[in-house]
Amino acid sequence: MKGLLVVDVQNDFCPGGALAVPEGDKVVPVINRLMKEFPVVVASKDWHPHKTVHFKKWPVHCVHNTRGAEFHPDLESERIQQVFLKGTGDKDDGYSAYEATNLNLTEYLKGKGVDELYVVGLATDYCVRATALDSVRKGFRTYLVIDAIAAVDVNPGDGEKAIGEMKNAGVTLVKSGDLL
Ligand code: VGL
Ligand code: ZN
Repeated sequence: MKGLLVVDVQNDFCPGGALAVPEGDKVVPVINRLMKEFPVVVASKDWHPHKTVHFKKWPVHCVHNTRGAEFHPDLESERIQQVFLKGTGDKDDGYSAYEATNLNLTEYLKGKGVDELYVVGLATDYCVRATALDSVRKGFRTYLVIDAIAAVDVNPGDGEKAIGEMKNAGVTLVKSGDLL
């Protein structure tokens, strides 16, 4: 069974947001098309408290229950069957969707019979990276849809480096066109 995991396609990671990923919103139409092809569609949200050590590294973003933490308005979020909230603590970053605190992602996916997980969203070099690496560790056949991700690139090349790490860890790189 195939599952699609949409990572952090939230206003604060899109142009105009508090921690904007360059061209972060370009993933939205690609993800909208992909969601129609998958029987299981889930998403994560970066969902921070007002005060957290995470904001020593990053501008304040995705504070829970704020507009910046909402999904991008063009994302067809009615197709998302379950949202996983991560980064909810005040002592760590919580980059991986497998660190969600409202529900256990591994248990949820196994309960739905998912064995192949396709990862898309933001940002390639942080939450997408951490989530895809965890996904391999948890035993899912893990795919990265390379035209449905975008990187923060604090240092130029961070996104490309992260893609290399994921590939080396056993993540399979695919293009959305191969899935449609
Ligand atoms: C993220 C930086 C800080 C992400 C979250 O979603 O990739 N990046 N918080
Ligand atoms: Zn964050």
